[in-house]
Amino acid sequence: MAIEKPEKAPKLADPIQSSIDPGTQEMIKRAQDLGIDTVFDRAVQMKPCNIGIQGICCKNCAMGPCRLPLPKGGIEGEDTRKGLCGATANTIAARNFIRMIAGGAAAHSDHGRCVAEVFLSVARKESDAYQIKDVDKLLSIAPYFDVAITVEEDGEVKDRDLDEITLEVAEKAINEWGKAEGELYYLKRAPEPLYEKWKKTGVLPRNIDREIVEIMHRTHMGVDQDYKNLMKQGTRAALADGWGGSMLATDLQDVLFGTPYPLQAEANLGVMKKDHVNIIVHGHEPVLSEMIVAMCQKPEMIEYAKSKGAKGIQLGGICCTANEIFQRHGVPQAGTYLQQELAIITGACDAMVVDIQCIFQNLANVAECFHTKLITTHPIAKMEQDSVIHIEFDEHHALEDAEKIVRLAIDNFENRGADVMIPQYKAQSVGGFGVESIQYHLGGTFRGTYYTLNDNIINGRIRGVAGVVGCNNARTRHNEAHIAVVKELIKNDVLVLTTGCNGIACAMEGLLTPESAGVYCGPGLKEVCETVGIPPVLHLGSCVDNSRILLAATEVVKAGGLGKELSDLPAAGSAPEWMSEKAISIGHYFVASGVYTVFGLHLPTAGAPVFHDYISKEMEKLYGGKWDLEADPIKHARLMIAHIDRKRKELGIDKARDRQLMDMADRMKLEASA
Ligand code: NFS
Repeated sequence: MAIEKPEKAPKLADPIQSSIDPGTQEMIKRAQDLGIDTVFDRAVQMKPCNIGIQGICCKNCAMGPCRLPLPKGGIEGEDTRKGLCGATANTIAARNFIRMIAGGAAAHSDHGRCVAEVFLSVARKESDAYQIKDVDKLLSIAPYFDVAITVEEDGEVKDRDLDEITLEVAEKAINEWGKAEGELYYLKRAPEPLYEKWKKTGVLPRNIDREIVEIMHRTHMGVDQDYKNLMKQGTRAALADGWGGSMLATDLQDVLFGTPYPLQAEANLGVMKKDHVNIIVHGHEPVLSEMIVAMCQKPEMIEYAKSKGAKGIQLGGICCTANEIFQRHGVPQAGTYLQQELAIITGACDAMVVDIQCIFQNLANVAECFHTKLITTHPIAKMEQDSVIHIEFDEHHALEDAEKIVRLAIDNFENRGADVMIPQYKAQSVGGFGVESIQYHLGGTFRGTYYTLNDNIINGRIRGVAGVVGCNNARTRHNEAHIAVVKELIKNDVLVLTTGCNGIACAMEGLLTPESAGVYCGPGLKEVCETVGIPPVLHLGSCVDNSRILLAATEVVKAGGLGKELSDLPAAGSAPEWMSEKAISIGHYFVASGVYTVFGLHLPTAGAPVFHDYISKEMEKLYGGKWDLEADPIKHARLMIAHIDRKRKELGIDKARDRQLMDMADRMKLEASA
């Protein structure tokens, strides 16, 4: 008689080891008690492929997948590894790497395209749900598209009709995705020497879509077989993201929804309220979330919620949607990428509304265990599970769609089970910084430049500036590296600019408050933050808003005294817990813009050491920036600080100087010596 083997219980994640956040730990435990699996459990149940992780598995044709593991003990002498067609490890790793760039650039840029389409429909007066909220921003970007904002009439210069300007900007902006000739308009916003470098190396993007398509062609079986040439195309596509699709997304969102200015909110799952209708918006495009915010604020909706027994409507965001509605409306951030399932596990989420990117398919399975309505809204992002409701969002009837969604959530409030558990953890935060508000806070409107920031960098109070951005990754303890890197940087007087899920992690940790300067910063940064009243970690928005970091850095260059291009600045980039293809695209456009960029965890280049050396050493000669990898967060931050110090030395500002008030003559002297 065959003896039946008892079924082995699946291995579960240790909540404490899975996250540094006590609220997250509580929710992981609750999910386990309820027998619901989360990403944290799945991460301990499934190991990543050891060959894929190193970037050396080629599955671009049906003769493969060809796997090229590194020989034990490494490579001595010639590297003879090759696939069936002869592709080397370098070719395979470079192909995989630039396909990741293509994926990331496509995601950001398609998001940008959606915004540009809405903007065009507003310019054509086809949509009344959206309006131009920030005319100044529109007028400030128009010249980059060669759109005149004044005309000469009867010998006099007159302001041009705003509707006309709007339409011309909208048409030229949407054309950036597919124009037949020329190069992207925004490239000229970069410091001139950097633009000249791109021109010389032949990487100026022609249009956004073309660079992504060309990656797919070049990496098709039997096309580009030179890792350097493959990376050249990767660079072109990454620049088309950073200085193209992402920058357009940011600018047009600011024009339509308003340029963010500092405001206050709260962060973490504790923002959900037991006695309110809780709606969580998750994903990326503010085109959707802006309408949901507007609808939730309508008195008749609040009344409707009250008629169902709730005290009101509590909106919260997850992932970059959280960043978008936080920076423009002060809507609380309910959590990072890794907390999406947990928001439902509270039992208090009446509707989760998702659009595109970073959305787990398992949300549907988790929602089925509760009363939560999971609503997909985007035609390109549906789920196969029958329980998911699809309400397609369209800018032509945006408010009606938003109303339908909010009513559905309110109607669902009474279906809530008794077993609600909202972890009582949340922190205060201040966000909504950007190129304009940094200028205001650190420069003053009367100066209208980044002069004060530069002055504080030159005198050493601020040692340098770091962009710390990016995702969470279930292969590492949630938020641990994010927070350790940021704390080490600010302790060493490095001002941090944050976006994406790092921004949410910092908010949850209380680092986005001016008061945190006194607790965590070195003396110089503390003094600056306390004098000006800013947090030591400035939240600049979502991942497409990394373009704000590029432009802020460009303003620093323009303000003078710190070199002529981004690679001269005492600055560095970091993504301590990255996971998405978008992160690779961002990392690479920072590198190609001259920024030393360190990633945590691992890079899919480990199996091709020559290719890895190319991007982490040689690339610096081309663009002034390079990749680096360091999993240990303290070492990671110290690599960035060492780079910052090197740049300070090259600029001749390595000896911290006492603050001196500079006059115009001093400033010109500095500029002349730069
Ligand atoms: Ni960025 Fe935003 Fe978060 Fe990573 Fe996902 S939300 S676009 S990809 S996980 S930071």
